[in-house]
Amino acid sequence: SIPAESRQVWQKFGVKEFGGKEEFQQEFIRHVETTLARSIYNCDDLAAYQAASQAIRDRLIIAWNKTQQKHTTKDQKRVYYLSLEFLMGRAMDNAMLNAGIKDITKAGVADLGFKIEDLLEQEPDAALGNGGLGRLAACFIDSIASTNYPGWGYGLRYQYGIFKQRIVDGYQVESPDYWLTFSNPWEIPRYEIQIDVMFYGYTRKYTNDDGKVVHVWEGGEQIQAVAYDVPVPGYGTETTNNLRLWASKPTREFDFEKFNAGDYESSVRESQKAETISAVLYPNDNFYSGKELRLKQQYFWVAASLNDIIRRFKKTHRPWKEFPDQVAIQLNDTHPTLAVVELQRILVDMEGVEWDDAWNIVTNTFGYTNHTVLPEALEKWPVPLFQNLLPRHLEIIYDINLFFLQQVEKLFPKERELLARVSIIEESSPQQVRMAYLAIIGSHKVNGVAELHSELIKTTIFKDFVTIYGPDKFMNVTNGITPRRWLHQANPKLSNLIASKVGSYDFLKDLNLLKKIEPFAHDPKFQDEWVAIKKFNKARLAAHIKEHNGFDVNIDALFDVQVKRIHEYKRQQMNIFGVIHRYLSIKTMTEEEKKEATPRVCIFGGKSAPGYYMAKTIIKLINAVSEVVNADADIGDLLKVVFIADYNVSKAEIIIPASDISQHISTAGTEASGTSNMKFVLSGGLILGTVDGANIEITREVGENNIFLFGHLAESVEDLRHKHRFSKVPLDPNLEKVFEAIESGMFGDHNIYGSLVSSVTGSDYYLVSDDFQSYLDAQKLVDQDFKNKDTWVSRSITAVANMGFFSSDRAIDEYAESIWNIEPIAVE
Ligand code: CR1
Repeated sequence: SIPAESRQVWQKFGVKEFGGKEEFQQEFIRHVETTLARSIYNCDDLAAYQAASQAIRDRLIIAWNKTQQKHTTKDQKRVYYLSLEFLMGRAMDNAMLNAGIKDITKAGVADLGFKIEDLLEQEPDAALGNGGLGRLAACFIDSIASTNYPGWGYGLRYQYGIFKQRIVDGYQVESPDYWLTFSNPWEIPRYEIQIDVMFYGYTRKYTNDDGKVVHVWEGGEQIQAVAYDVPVPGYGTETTNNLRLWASKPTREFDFEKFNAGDYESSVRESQKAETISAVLYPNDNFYSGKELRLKQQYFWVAASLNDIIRRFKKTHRPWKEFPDQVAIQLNDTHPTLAVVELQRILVDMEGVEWDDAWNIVTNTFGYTNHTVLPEALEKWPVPLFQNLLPRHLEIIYDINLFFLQQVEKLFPKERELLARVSIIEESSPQQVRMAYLAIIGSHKVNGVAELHSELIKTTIFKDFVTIYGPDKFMNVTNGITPRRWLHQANPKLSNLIASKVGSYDFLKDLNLLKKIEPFAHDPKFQDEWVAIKKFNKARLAAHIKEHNGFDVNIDALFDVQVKRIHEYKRQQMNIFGVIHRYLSIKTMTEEEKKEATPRVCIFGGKSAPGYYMAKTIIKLINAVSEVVNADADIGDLLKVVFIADYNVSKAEIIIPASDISQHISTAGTEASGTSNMKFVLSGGLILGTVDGANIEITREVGENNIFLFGHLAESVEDLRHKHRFSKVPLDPNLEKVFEAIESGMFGDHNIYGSLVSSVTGSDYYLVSDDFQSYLDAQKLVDQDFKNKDTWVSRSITAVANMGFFSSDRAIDEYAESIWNIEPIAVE
């Protein structure tokens, strides 16, 4: 450490955060000229974005340092949020708003000849996630920082985020998202933090001098993890937490034998292979694909993260049994479940802790969040794959399972079937490791992400575990969203209008303060301002559509939006069938009827997994319908259909504030929560939705009159599916007409849509036909109600006023209180 006399020099020159506009400009120019080695003569928007972000980044780092020092000296319990996905989007606007320096930077760059909006556009999205699960992690780390909890995120630094989507001839075409081309100013490489991670090899055991059996795992391939830190600034607080992302690098150990034998190239190639581990994000949402490289990613990330957490713990010189008093680890889905096994392995094999004591530490450390009940999304790794890649971990899993099953047998003697049902090892061929069961057994709390979902996991997929552990281990924490990004940043005008009534921006930290706008729901002046903002946001989206899709949309029409991953369970097919039905109806309308009709712009967006044929067919149909409808002169402004390509976080920030109605229409019981539903309502849009996921709690909060619900309930789904399977259920007559139109070739070669249509006419697993009439009825009501501008706007205001519950700050407080047992720390 630094000698006392030198410390004075350090203190004399301690760095300070820039204060006003001029200090910012000084920093900006310094970065243009030194960091970027450019000048006034060749500073374009990209360079200006880079210089501005360097200046802002410096500020974040200063706050980050203060926070980490404070957390270290306070020495309180921390939470570590392990997630394979962090769908962060852009960082610059968020960093400025959270640090409260947007006005000075905006003015600062304006003086220097730049528009802040142009600079913001230069930043590529950090798209290290697929959909809701990854975006939830991003909202959660924003909230952990904003509410002053000491907490880190741990993830992977993919070189390629979710693929870019283009539409060619109506089809989705993927291209790689190499987002690091111009380097990433928001990350700090920590080349000094390098952790060796081993794969493959073999196990052996021996008896040591104390007569203890010791297990060793050796002879494997070593790969190095290097840390990249991303500062996560809280809103209106100095607290700046850390998101640590791991990248894989070859180890320094290099195959010298090959090298000396003259095979230089192949020895280099070997070590390059290491880098592929963290190269690419798997592009599946709610789907398990069982690739070996994915399991490698999971272990690589988990091993590096645990090593890091343990290193930090060891510095406190506490006994192992206090580990859970210092460390809470949250498993974001089953992806990090190997952490349970890895911690047990470190404690037992490396640290000599007794098995039972170690297992106590493990189970008190972990919490597990389940995000889906869809069977195709549940991870099950084949035993032979495990055996080869992680032989010692498999042995430990067998032991965990043995002790668990012994415990179950004691509680429920002679229930052999129960034992088979709850075993971590599924007796299929080959045998499979059921990761969700391992996560439940290795955690002290298991939670679902909305009330219905948390009930469903208790009564369906994890029923036996409720019998074994009792109901207290299972709980609900309804998801939330950060109002900083989804209100203040995406919809600044609405945020400002709300602030004018609330009296401050405190609602961004305490979202329940939105209640204060409810008295203005019928105030004509407030309504006018509200409507004008919606119109502004619709014009902004219309400009985007004009630029990217090449046609005009009428901003007085009802904007009807469904943007999310394309998935049969989310039922975009039902939406587009509904659009076709609307098109056919308009075609038969008289001029008088047309005058009465509500004009609509139907907006779709979302990516399909590259290998998901049915989802890709849905995208093709949407684009085919769009082409026919938009070119039909009979239709005019009454209907336009838009597919917005490459839906991502920054597009969501433009699309969501522009919606009048958004659709969240999953088959009841399939969408665990949904979070975009919350974002739409928070921006003053109403929902057309099924009685599913968080729609149910949104209804409770905003009132039944301020949401359009339809469709069968979750409790009827099993029976309906059963009927389809065992008898011929007649197709909904309106849907039949839609299918006739498709089969007539109205939208091009009907063979393209053959399997899509027959998935509904056949077993109709997602109950499209069963819900279709109720869906059309709800749409009709939407058309009628939209005509009544006064009631529409008051419903919109009332809905927003009652959205306080859906702040991710509330969700984080619940996790902190009932799962993590952590306290906030103020950072001055
Ligand atoms: C769910 O499908 C939920 C998010 C976040 C998704 C969605 O309804 O809002 O999680 N699940 O909780 C998922 O990705 C692997 O499971």
